[in-house]
Amino acid sequence: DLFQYDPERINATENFFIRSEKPFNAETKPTVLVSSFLTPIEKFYVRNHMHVPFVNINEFKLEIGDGTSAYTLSYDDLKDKYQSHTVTSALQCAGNRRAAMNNDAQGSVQGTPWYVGAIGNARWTGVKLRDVLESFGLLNEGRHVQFVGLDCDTSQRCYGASIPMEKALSDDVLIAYEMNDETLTSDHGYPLRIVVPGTVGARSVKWVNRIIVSNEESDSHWQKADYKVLPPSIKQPQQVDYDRVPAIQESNVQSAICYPASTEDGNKVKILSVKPTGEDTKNQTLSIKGYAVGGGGRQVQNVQISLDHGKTWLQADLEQLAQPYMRAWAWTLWSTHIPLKDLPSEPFDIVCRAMDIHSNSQPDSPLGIWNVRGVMNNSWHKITLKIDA
Ligand code: MTE
Ligand code: MO
Repeated sequence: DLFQYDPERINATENFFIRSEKPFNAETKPTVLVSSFLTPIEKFYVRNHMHVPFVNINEFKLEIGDGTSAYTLSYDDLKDKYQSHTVTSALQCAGNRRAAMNNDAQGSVQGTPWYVGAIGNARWTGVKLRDVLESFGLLNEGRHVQFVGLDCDTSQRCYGASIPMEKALSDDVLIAYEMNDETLTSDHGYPLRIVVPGTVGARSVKWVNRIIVSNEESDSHWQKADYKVLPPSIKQPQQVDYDRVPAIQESNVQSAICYPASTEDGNKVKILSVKPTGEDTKNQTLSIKGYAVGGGGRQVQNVQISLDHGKTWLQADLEQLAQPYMRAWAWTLWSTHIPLKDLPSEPFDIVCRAMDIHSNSQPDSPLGIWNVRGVMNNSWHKITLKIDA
């Protein structure tokens, strides 16, 4: 059983909507997402394409090379020989919010039907990829840096991905060994994972044991035939279609409403009944909360809510870190409180949208960005509410 080393997952059904067991794919429930600025490890979404690999830490070696020769570092070498560096960064799957791309006009999309929870925000500690490359004279010795994981299928095809060398030179790309100040767990890549802030989750290779500097991108399936935005005319993708389209790197500006939310799978909830309780009743307001990310290190400039499908907008309050220019990797949490008297008694829609510091914003509907793999859906997130007074 390839899955024999998958860990036990505590309280999984409480924290997650589980999309598949083998491989384990689970997204964080919306209300859990907005209950803390750092997503607790056991509540952080898990996206595994295969099984969790077996690791013997005493024999574990990280190989770093140019494809012909390689140096090796043990787990302890890596921690002892290089300076540690910590980055607070969101990690988001390119397929987050995929389910909302399905529509009658254009058809269904292929892939795990994520709602809004294939995202989390954590403090990652490790060593800088650039320091390690530099120590072996590999900086700028190729156009790409490829990563290979220990999770391999029965024909020895392993998960892999690559990033452009320019990104690897930046200060915040990590070979990480800690998440939220604790040793990485097996679901999140123990002993070592790559963390590429600002870039879609697929490039942050878990269980990494090989790093290759090359003029070529990774030739893995997930670099070459997945995680690409195909043109909307393509409904049954073939390799030639993928070959014409670049691999996704940076994330785009994104936001979603996470409270109020149902404990049921968000994809299935058509109208959400809310009983204003506790603080809501006292202040006679309805609280709305969610997250936003800029992508590519661009800070979120604002998040806005509309109750009339975009004719008028309310500005939300933001909780965000002060982060250096173009290094805003952490997410933003936002909230706003709407007086109950301003809300209709019939069901009504709420939408949210974010804008980054370069004034990039989110499209109003998935129609204009539809693609058969359902990636990069950052259209306005909409929920339908009914106030149960
Ligand atoms: N790395 C390996 N080795 N195997 C994988 O299946 N999944 C990738 C990436 N790194 C994956 C991987 C994808 S698509 C995402 S979105 C993130 O890991 C998810 O990271 P998480 O499970 O820690 O949330
Ligand atoms: Mo992903």
